[in-house]
Amino acid sequence: MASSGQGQSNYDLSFKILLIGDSAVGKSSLLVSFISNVVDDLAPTIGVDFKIKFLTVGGKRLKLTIWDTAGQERFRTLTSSYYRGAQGIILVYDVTRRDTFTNLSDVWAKELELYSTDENCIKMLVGNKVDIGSDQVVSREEGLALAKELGCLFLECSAKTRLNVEQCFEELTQKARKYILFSFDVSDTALDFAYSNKSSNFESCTQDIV
Ligand SMILES: Nc1nc2c(ncn2[C@@H]2O[C@H](COP(=O)(O)OP(=O)(O)OP(=O)(O)O)[C@@H](O)[C@H]2O)c(=O)[nH]1
Ligand SMILES: [Mg+2]
Repeated sequence: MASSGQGQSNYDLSFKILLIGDSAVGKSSLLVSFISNVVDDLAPTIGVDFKIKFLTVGGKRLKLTIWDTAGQERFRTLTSSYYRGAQGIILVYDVTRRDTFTNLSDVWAKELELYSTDENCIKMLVGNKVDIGSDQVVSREEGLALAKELGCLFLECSAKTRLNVEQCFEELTQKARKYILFSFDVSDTALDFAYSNKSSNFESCTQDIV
């Protein structure tokens, strides 16, 4: 329950963010890099994991619950249920592996279309691992073009060097915050209600992308 008091459990607004994309593109690494500033080599995610981060934006304390899904196909049925209610979705590819980029259109954008329940959900396309400069096979221009096609924000990142990592989550949160109805203290239940009744109160989310 949100309140205006002190401490980790108190916040003004709550956001659900989801990370999707092929296995080994660096979804978990981006999340760990954002949360703890350090990235070691991680094991593939089994099913789903989540982490919570508090941010202060525009004088409001925001609670981000960031769900990190497994990219492996065997978990697809399980992970599909986590799209529900997500207000921000980060689609990740590896700039050194073209298959992970083409799968965004062929697989992940279709999953998103099928399972996402929030039509005003903000999407962010992330090309990760730009620190491996010489091995980059998907250009920034291609990334930008796909982002435009899918109606996404776009950033190239590195979970290893932390390039654009904070910017990725913060930009997504700032954009999503614009669609929250209430600027006063509000509980998760109230937010769910707000989103389920939002259509006439929300602007289009694709007008100021990229
Ligand atoms: N060079 C480099 N390696 C990275 C970067 N991000 C992740 N990696 C490496 O890529 C591998 C896979 O990273 P994960 O974060 O586990 O990938 P994932 O997308 O979560 O994979 P699944 O959990 O299987 O879906 C690990 O060995 C990471 O160390 C990056 O920005 N640069
Ligand atoms: Mg993972």
